[in-house]
Amino acid sequence: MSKDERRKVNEHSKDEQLEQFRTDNRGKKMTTNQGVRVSEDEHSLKAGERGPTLMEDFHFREKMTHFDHERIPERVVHARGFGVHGYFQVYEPMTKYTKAKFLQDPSVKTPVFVRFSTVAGSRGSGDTVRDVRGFATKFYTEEGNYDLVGNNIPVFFIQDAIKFPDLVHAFKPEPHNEMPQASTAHDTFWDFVANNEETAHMIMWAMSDRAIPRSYRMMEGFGVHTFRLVNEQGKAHFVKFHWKPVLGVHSLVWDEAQKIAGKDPDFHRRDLWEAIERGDEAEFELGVQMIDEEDEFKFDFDILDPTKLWPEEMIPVHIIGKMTLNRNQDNVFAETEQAAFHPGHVVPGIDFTNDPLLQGRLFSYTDTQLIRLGGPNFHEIPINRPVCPFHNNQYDGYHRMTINTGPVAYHKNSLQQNDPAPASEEEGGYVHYQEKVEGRKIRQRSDSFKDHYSQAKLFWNSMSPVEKEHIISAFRFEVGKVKSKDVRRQVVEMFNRVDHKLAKQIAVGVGVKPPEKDEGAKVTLKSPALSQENTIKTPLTRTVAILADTGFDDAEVSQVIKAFRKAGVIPDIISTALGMIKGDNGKEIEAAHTLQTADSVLYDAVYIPGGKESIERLKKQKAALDFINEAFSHYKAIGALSEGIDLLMSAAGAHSVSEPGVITAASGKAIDAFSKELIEAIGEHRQWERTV
Ligand code: HDE
Repeated sequence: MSKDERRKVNEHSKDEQLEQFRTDNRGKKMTTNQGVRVSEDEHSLKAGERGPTLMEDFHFREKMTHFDHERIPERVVHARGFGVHGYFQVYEPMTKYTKAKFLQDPSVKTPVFVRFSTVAGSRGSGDTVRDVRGFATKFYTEEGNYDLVGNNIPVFFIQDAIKFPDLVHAFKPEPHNEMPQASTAHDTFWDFVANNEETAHMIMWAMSDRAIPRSYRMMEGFGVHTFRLVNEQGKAHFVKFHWKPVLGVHSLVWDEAQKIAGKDPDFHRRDLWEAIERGDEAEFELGVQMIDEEDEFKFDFDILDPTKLWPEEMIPVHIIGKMTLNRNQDNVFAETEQAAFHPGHVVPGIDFTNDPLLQGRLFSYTDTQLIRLGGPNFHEIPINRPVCPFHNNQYDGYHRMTINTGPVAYHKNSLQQNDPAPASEEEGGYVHYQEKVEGRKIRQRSDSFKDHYSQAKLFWNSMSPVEKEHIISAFRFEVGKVKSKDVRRQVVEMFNRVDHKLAKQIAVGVGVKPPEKDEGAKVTLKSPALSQENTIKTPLTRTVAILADTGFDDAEVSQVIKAFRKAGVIPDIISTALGMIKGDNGKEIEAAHTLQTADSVLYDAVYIPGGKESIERLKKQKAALDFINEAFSHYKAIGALSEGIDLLMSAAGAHSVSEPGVITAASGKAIDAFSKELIEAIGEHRQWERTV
């Protein structure tokens, strides 16, 4: 399907709605915002050639004023984000559990807009920092907008929304010097952690590889809170929502993530943008975990506690549909920046629970849009408009787009036959689930929310040895940057309540006396679903750098590239200069990047083709040697053929050829087998068993 055809797929035609708001400048004359044609746009109006600028230059003043007001406040959290369009389809009717219309008919494609984000950094910060990722989806359903405003980690730092400003103040740059940017590796964050034990579980995730994803297309999404699905008969089930990436869940290594933040701070948005431009749709399956209302108290954790997950082995994830992201936005400001998500945007059939974090969010999101988007009419901004009609008696306010007609703007009325009239439940009116609630007004937390360590330990137990190593290094990095010795000591003490060995390892790296007593949570359970080692592995959309220069073995390269393309691997030729380079048979190939513009950390794999002259030239380039060596030390697949092996050994050492994921073949004859093996290694993502 071509990109244009794919665009047409969204039958509900969000496009058409957006179209009417679009300004299309092609073939048009320039005007002011009042529609007056502009005769000159390079010189302001002056009294004489060298004279003063005149106030009456309304075009200058309008242009400059508009420019002066171009920025709006960035989001207080999740400021850096990137959006993409697509659609969602349910696999089979969910009638038994919910009456939500978009979850009934597998033939219906519901348009969606997704905004991925980091949490801590400013809008201009790097993509690959260690952080939680936001995963917010707006479904434009025929019954109104439904927003699933989730993260790539299934639990949260705190249990009650009233603590959110404290959490955010602790992880944001410290107020006296505004440092560090987009990083939790500083005193105030770890001070907050050590003094708020409910953070323990989330911290384990944040120190794991989940916080440095390889791609937005390769991370899970979670609704985090427990919601309710309610069917036509009013029967409810508790539910947790999951997004499962079709490409599996994969991460960068920390050294790589840090380098990318400098080499290409836009790494994740570029990866997503380029994949969509190529026609590689990003796909995520929607999963639900459900618990009967009657079973609310059957678990050893409180199902309303947002610092707890529901182990998938205990409560399976049912896959119920798929989201396909296939269209890049046209304008980042208009779409990504002005998108207003809100966990309170629900449709009939989806309802809330008493999770105290969720309840607080229901207030915060509208409030934040009021300041950010400058008034109560943000629902009229094209990216936020429902695709179904909306009518009510609200009017006026900043930036009202609708021209409401007639004198009647109240309910009830007779002058307009009482329209717009509320709809009954049968007519699709939203009726809140009638949960029975009673209690005293208290500022307390339920005892059932007080076990902060068991699931932190469950997560730790579920990690593979390599993942555990990464977690220890992350703690050592983050806590190692904390200046206060006392805070470092407190952190070690706290994580000794998760796992004794972990705490001892952290202590050794951060100059704290290792704890003597094992106070670790007594949990031996594992949840294999939590380890990324058990995820889907595929070479699809992986990138490979081909290092070649004049005299490369053309027959070989052509054959390998053909095999890459067939397997969905994306090759890039990298050389010493841009433009056409000549192979050993005189044929030319175009170098898309040079050793100066590309970098090892920006690719999933490296392939070094043979060709005596090419290798001789590359051997003289330190950048080529570094490129290969770095790919080797980041556990990436490396392929080298004939003379290419020589360059590989010069870069990564003679032992490298016998390490896992390093594929070599001495002669050009074995190209098919070589390509196959290399593609398999690329699909493995990383070769953790390698000695680097
Ligand atoms: Fe948010 N959060 N949050 N959050 N959140 C915002 O809303 C808030 C929480 C999440 O791409 C803000 O429009 C409170 C959990 C995402 O535009 C703000 C609490 C989860 C995004 C806000 C939480 C999230 C936000 C800032 C604790 C995962 C980006 C700008 C009770 C389930 C949405 C904005 C986008 C954004 C408040 C906790 C996810 C200030 C008070 C838990 C993905 O309203």
